[in-house]
Amino acid sequence: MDLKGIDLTSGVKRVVDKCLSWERLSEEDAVLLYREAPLFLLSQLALRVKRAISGNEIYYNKNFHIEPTNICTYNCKFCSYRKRASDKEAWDMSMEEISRYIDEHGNDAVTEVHLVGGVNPSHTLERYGQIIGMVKKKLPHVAVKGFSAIEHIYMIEKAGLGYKEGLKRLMECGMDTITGGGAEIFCDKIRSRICPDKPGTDKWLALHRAAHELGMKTNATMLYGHIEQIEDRVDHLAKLRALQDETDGFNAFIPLKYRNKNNSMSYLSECSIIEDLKTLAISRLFWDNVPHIKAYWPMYGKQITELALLFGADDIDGTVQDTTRIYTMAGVNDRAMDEEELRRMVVSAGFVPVERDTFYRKVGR
Ligand code: V47
Ligand code: SF4
Repeated sequence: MDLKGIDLTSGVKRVVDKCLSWERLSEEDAVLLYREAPLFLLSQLALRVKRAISGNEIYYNKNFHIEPTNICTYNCKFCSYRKRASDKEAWDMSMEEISRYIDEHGNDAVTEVHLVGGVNPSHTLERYGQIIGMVKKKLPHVAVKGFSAIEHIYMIEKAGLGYKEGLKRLMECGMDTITGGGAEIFCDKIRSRICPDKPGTDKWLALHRAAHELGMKTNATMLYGHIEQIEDRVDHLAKLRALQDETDGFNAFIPLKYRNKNNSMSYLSECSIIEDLKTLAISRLFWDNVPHIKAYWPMYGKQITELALLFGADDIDGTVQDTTRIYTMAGVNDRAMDEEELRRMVVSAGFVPVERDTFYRKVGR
C-alpha cells in the first residue's frame, strides 16, 4: 500500500505498519484508528483483510425468521419491539399458528430458519424445543438458528438446568446454532442504563462458551451508536476476541446500529454513516480471528449495506421474506429483497455474490 504524500499522524502510521505486517492490534491501536485514521484508509486496510479471508466473494443466504412472541419480561430502553401482554400490539403465536407460518414461508430453497423473540415468562424450555422440533420436522433440510443467549439463559435457568444441559436438550430437538443477539454492549455500567434487568455480560459469554464447548458455531452482535464511548466498543470486541482465542466458536460478527424510532431512547440521534463504516472496518481489523463480518441489511437499510461491502463486511444475511419486525418497528423502511436484488447489490459494489448456508458452505444449485 503506497501511502507516500498522504498526511497521516505518526500514531496512525505505526498502526498501519502493524496491519500491513498482520500483527494483532491492541485496544489502544483500535481507539486511535477510530479517532485519527481517514475513512479511505480504513476501507483499504479492512478490504485487505476481507480479501485474505473470502477473496472477492460476498455471501448471502435464503432464510426467513419466526418471531413467536414480542411479549418480554425485560425492559430494554432501546427496544421498539417489546410489548406488555395487555398491549394491542402484543402477539404470542400458538403452535398451530407457528405451523401455518412455517407452511407459508418454507420451501425447498430456504436453507435457514432464524428463531427469535421476546422473553415471554409464560414460555418454557420445553416449548422452545417443540418449536425447534416442528421447524425441523416440516423442513428437515434447513439449519435452525434458534433464539438468542438471553432467551436461552432465561428458559434454561427457569428449567433449573446448567447452560450445557439446556442447550443439549434443544440440540436434541434439532437446534443447529443460536443467534448472536442480546450482547448489546458489554460495559456493565452502560448496560445498567440501557438494559438494566437483562442478564449481564458474564452470562452472555458463558452461554456462548457452553455452546462452543458442545461443538456449536455461533454468532455475536454489538449494539452501538447510543450512549457508549468508542472505548466501550473496543472493549466489547476485545472480550469477543479473547473468547474466540479460547474456543474458536464464533462464525460471524454483526455490528448492530442503534435505530431510534418508537423506543424509550428515541431522544438520541442515530450515529452517522461514517461512524457505521468506521465500526465495520475497525471490527474487521481488530477482531482478527472471526471469519466473517455481517452487514445485516434489514438493520442498516439497503444503502448503508452497499457501502459496508467496501469496509470489510463479507456477508449481507438473507432474503428474510419480510419476516422480522425488530427493525421495521424501530424505523427502518427497507423490508424486502429478493435473491436477484441481493446479487445485484453485490455485483454493483464490485464483488461476486455467493449463496451460502448457515455454516458458510457454498450452496450449489
Ligand atoms: O439483541 C433491538 C437488537 C438484536 C434495536 O445471529 C436493536 O445472525 C438496533 O441479534 N436498534 C436482535 N438494534 C437481532 C440479532 C441478529 C440480527 C441479525 C442476524 C443475527 C445473527 C442476529 O437486535 C437484539 C438487539 O441487540 N436491537 N432493538 C434497535 N432499536
Ligand atoms: Fe426483550 Fe429483547 Fe426487547 Fe430486550 S431487546 S426488551 S430482551 S425483546
